[in-house]
Amino acid sequence: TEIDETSRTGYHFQPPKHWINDPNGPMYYKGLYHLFYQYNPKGAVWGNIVWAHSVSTDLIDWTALDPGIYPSKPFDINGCWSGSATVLPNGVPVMMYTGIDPSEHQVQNVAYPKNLSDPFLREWTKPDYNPIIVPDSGINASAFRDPTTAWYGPDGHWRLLVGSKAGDKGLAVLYRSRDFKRWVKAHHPLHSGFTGMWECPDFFPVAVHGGAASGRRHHRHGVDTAELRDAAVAEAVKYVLKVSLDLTRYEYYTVGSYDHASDRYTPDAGFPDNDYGLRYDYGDFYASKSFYDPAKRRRILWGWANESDTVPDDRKKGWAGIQAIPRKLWLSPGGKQLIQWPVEEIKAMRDKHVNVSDKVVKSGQYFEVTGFKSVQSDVEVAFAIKDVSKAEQFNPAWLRDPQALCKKQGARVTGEVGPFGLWVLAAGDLTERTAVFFRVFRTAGTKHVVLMCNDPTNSTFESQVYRPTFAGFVNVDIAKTNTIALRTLIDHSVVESFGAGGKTCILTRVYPKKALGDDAHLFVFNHGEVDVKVVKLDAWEMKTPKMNAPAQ
Ligand code: DQQ
Repeated sequence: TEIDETSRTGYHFQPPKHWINDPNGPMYYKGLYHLFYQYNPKGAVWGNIVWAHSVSTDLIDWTALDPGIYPSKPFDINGCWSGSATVLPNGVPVMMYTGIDPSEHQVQNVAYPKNLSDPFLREWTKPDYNPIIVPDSGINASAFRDPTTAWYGPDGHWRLLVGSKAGDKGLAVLYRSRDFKRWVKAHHPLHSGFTGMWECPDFFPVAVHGGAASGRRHHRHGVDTAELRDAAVAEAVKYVLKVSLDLTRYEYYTVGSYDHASDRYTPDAGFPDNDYGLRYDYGDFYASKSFYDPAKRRRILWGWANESDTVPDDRKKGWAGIQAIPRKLWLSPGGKQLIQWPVEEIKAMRDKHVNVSDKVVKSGQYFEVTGFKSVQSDVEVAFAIKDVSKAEQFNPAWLRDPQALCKKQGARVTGEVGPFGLWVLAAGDLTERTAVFFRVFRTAGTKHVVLMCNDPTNSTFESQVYRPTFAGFVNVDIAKTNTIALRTLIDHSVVESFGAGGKTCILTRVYPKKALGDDAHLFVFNHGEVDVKVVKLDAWEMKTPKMNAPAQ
């Protein structure tokens, strides 16, 4: 098949062709970042799944290697599904992944590098003692997958989670091992919830702002699961549990405490432990996985963004799926949520720069940011709101569902404070445009609620394309600051936005027909009654890393 390059990304990760989904086994080893991912070597739809493998020195430009793990043994002959890397105390990395066996059962296997002195870790050996975790009689063998990175408890036993379900209940099934070979299921899961199947669980420690045993650790530094062997560290951190809901295709996380003695995780008060809780990303972002980067002492999050065009479109394009720009992840100083920010290495892709400052956008007005090509760009903007007190009344019933609120009050619906924000991937005549914007509401007293939205309703002429509205609330004290920041990474068919310094993130896929190449424009708009000011806007064209350079 011919590969259709029209909506291919410039600086987001994607292979030259075919289908990709979940990031797998990310890690850092001997100076290289490794990314494995679910890949169909035969086509642009899901199937024939192997672990494709790429390496990088900067997390942005990647070199493709041959698939690292692929069906070759009875215990994975029908597919090598998602899994995670654990770096053992002796420095040896081990992959734990889900294999689909001849009877279509989901089993967990390990694979070790064949040659530890090869920093590329090209070849992986699967010991004959696999599978090492099989679904016992209490477990649904077709809902038992995606093992996490293992952690080593203060008691000297390894632990890991496998995603599963029992009826309507999602489960993070806990296993323990002394030797990484013989695994025993714990009597109770680490955690569970009535949300349907839990895919791709992730469980990891995060540093607490000013935390006692954090020593010289800054709260933005990552914590390696390996450090949990140290009881003092294990006690002094918070824990994050993220699950991917098979039913809705959204991910939710909680922050909580973990009792090592009883192996129970308890979300902190204020973290709804179900399908209206906090999300890493309120858009198209799934099956994510984090890892600890010892080189820069940070935790990095990878997530898959599926296409939102049709399956026949994907076949026609010859490719489907990208990985979001890897994000550094840490706990907010107040401990109320996680903060995410594109890894700093992305700045090396910044090229031609334009900026705007102190420009008032009156009610109903808009302006174009000119002098650069925005189709592949990085835009940072800070808005100041003239008078927050004019904000409309918020109905508390809306709290449960920001997406429904944004759908009802899309970018075209005028308001008091907002909608204001960016029109990205916009045609010069504005017949195509994707709106990324804020709207501010007033609750009882002088409190405010800030909504961040992504409205792709007018993103393309193509009427068959699925154009979901995405939205999340932004936890900022807007009456105090009167300003709000937005960063949007624009990349042909990707709009990846970070509100308020990474408090609320929304990635969406759009397929303009007109706003392509040099015809893709960037505007700032204000459809609220209250004036807003662009305090500062910086925008950069982004270079294309080698991996995505068009074939010669
Ligand atoms: N994708 C994998 C599964 C996982 C799902 C199969 C999540 O292991 O549960 O490709 O997207």
